[in-house]
Amino acid sequence: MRGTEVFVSMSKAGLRRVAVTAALAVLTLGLGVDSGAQGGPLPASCVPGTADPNCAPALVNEVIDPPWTLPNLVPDVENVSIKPLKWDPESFTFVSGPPQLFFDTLAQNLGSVALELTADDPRNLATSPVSQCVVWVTEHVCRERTTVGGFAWHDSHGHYHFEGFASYSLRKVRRDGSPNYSKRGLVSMSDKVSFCLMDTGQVEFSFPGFLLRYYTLCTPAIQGISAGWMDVYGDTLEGQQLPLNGASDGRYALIIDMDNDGRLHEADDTDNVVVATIEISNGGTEVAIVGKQYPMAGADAKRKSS
Ligand SMILES: [Ca+2]
Ligand SMILES: [Ca+2]
Ligand SMILES: [Zn+2]
Repeated sequence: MRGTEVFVSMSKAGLRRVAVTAALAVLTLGLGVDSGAQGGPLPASCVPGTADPNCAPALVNEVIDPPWTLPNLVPDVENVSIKPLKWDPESFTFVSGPPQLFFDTLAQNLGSVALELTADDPRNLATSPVSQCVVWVTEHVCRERTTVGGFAWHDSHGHYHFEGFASYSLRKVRRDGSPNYSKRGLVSMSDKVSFCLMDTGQVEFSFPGFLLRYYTLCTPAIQGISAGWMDVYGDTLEGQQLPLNGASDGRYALIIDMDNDGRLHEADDTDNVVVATIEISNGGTEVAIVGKQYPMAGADAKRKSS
C-alpha cells in the first residue's frame, strides 16, 4: 500500500489516526499532482470557460481567476497570561521556572482559497521539499504547486512542522505606545517558530460557502488551512511562551510576525504582523491585552525581505 509506506516513520501511537487520513491524503495528492503535470500554466491564448482541449484540464471548465488562487494568512493573538513555568524537554512537560508570557496564536486564512502544503517526497519527509498550491482549479483541486520550504520533525509535539512559519517577540514600547524596535527595546524573542497546519476553528466573519472543515488532521504529507478557517496554537503548546526576563510592570508589545521569511504566497503580505499592546501588573504576575494593531496593513511598501 502506497499509503502505509508514506507513513512508516510515524510513531505507533499516530498510526491508527493516520491510517484514516492516508487514503484521503494520497487521493488529494494524486489529484493535485496529476492536474498540475498535465495542465501546466495556461497558454496565453486560453480563454477561460471555453471548450478548447489544448487550453485546460479536461476535468474542469476554467481555472479560478488569479487573485483568487492565493490564500491570505492574517495572525491574531489572544489569551495572554503569566506563569512561572518553563518547558522541560526531558520530561516533555512544563516545570517550574522563571515567569514567562503565555499566549495563543491564531493563524487565520482570510483568503478565498486554502493554504495547502504538500511534501514533494512523502517517503522522506525530513528532507523533502514542501510545496504550496498556488493555482487552484476548484476548491481542493490543485493545478500548480511551487516549492516553499521544508518540514521538520517536532519532538515535543510529536509530528512534522512547516519550518520558519512565524516569529514572536516581546518589546518595550516608546512613549507614544509604539514598539521599541532598537536592540535595547527587545525583551525576548522566539526561536524560529514552526507549525503543523490544520483547520482548528472557523473565523467568525468567514465567508459563506467555506463551511467544511477539510484539513482535519496534522498529517505530514498534506497540511493546510481552509479559506475562512484558522489554526489555533494554544498556550499549552511548547513554543507559545516568551521569557519575561525580569520585565517590570507596565506596557509592552507582543509582536507576531507570520511568514516572516516571506516564503508563502499570499494575496496580501502587508497584514502579517500583529502588534498586541499588553499591560503587565501586580508585580509581574498579571497581564492583559489592551490594544491591537496591524501596523503594515494596506501599506504600499514591500515587506522586508530579511
Ligand atoms: Ca497575509
Ligand atoms: Ca507571504
Ligand atoms: Zn505541532
